[in-house]
Amino acid sequence: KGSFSERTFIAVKPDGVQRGLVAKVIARFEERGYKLVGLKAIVPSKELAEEHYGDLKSKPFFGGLVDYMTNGKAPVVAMVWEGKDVIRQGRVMIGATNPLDAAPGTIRNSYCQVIGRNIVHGSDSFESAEKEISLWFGKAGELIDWTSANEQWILS
Ligand code: DGT
Ligand code: DGI
Repeated sequence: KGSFSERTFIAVKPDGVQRGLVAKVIARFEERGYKLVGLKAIVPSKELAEEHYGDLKSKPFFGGLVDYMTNGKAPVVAMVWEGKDVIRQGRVMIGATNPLDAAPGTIRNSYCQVIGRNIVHGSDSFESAEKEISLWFGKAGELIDWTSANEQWILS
């Protein structure tokens, strides 16, 4: 995929699932015209969560973060979205890590109050998108290449 169309990893975290916000998150991406190419509900293994948040291993909240992602009180809804500039745009749509700093209209501003329960994850670079997509959707056949009939109206 070139810069015209790229893929990013977006996940509704257990707090977002528990609060019934899965459809709201999906709707934001669908309505913008992005294409859903992968979707599953999963309780990640400790290994998967630790690898996903590997950059935060030294942080004091790392253990709590991994437990919250993996304890099964609710699944993670893992997704891959495709479209123009979707990695950067996904981050913009999600908003700042701390919901109190998130711009009005962003997902975290609309639905969250604290950093530890900010309901959604989005890849923050091309490299992390590649890593996270292969980590969460590593099995063959989990991502679907398909042509959206809307593309000619959204992208021309
Ligand atoms: P993401 O998209 O889940 O990777 O989150 P980011 O990249 O917006 O935020 P990051 O990497 O600084 O923090 C990763 C996760 O750690 C975030 O989803 C929420 C949690 N977190 C961050 N800061 C705090 C905090 O001060 N307290 C708690 N309880 N959790 C935090
Ligand atoms: O990609 P983001 O979620 O916006 O931010 P990130 O990758 O830097 O951090 C991933 C998650 O880790 C973030 O959504 C919440 C958690 N986190 C990050 N910084 C802190 C944190 N959790 C706590 N408790 N304290 C932090 O300072």
